[in-house]
Amino acid sequence: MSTLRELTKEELLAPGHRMCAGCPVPTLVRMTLKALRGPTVIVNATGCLEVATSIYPYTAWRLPWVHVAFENAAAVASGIEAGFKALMRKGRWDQKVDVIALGGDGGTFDIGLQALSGALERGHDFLYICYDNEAYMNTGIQRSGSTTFGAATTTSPPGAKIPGKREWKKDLIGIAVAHDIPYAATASVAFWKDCIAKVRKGIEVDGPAVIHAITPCPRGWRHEPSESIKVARLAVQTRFFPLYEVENGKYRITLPVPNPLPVEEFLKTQGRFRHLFKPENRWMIEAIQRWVDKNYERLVKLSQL
Ligand SMILES: Cc1ncc(C[n+]2csc(CCOP(=O)(O)OP(=O)(O)O)c2C)c(N)n1
Repeated sequence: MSTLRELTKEELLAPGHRMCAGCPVPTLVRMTLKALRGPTVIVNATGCLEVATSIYPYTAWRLPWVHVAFENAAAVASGIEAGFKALMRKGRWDQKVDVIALGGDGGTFDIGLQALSGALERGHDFLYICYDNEAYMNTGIQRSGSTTFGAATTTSPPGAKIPGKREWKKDLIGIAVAHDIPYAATASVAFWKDCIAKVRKGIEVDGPAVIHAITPCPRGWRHEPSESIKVARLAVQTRFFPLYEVENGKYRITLPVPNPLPVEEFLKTQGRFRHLFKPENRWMIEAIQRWVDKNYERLVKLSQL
C-alpha cells in the first residue's frame, strides 16, 4: 500500500458511534481496520472507545469484537489466539485469524500492564494497540501513568499546592521492547501512511507486536475539536512524540524531524498546559524541552546501533 487509492473503501467501524466530536480515536481505528489482511477479532478494553461504540443494543463494529475488563485485554487476546491455534491443531479450523487488542493509556500503562507483560513474555501472536489520550478520559480526566509532566487533570490540578502532574510519562515502548518482542512502534493519527504501514507490520509479524499511538483528546487536553489532527502533527514536529519502530531489537526513526519546532508550540495548543506559561512555571516548559531532547537523542543513538 503506497497511495490512498489502494486502501480498501470498506469501513469496518460504522458511522453513528458516540465518540466525541473531534476525537481522533475512531480515525485511528478506521486506519487500523484498513490494514487488516483477513479475518480478525478485536479485543477492546474498557475505555472511551469501548463505551462509546457499543451502547446497548447497538454496536459500531462490523467485525467480531469482544469487550473485556480494564485490566485483561492482553490476557483475553492471548486466550483467543491460543484457542484458534488449538482448533487448528485439532483440524477443526483452517484459517489464520488475526487478533488485535485495543486499550487506552489507563488500560495499558497502568492497570492492564501486568496482563500485557504476561502476553508479551509468553509470545502470543497478536497486536496490541494503545490509543494514548494521556488520562482516564471516559471517567472524568484523571491522570494516568502516561500523562505528561505538568499537565492539568482532575487529579493533578495546578494550584497553590502542586503545579500540575509531578511525574514523568512512562516509556511504554521501552517496556514492550524489554520483552524482546519482534515488533513495537509509535504512531500518530496525523501520519496515516506511517500508521497503517505499522499496523500491517504488527499484524504480519509472527509473535507479539505493540503500537503506541498518540490521540489528542479535545475534552481533556482542552483544544478545539477541529484541531486534534493538528495537535497530533505538532506532537511529532516538536519531537514530543517521535515516530519510530523497533524490529527485532533494531530501532528506526520512521519520520525523522531534523528541524524540530520548540515543544512550546505543542504545549500552547492545549488548555491543560495553560498554567505552564505563567512566569513562575516556565521552568516546567524548559524541563519538558530537556526531556524531549534527551529522548530524541536516545532514539537517534539507538537507531545507529
Ligand atoms: C478495575 C477497574 N477499575 C476502574 C474502572 C473504572 N474505569 C473504567 S474506564 C476507566 C478509565 C479508562 O482510561 P483509559 O484506559 O485511559 O481510556 P479512555 O477512557 O481514556 O479511553 C476507569 C478508571 C474499571 N472499569 N475497572
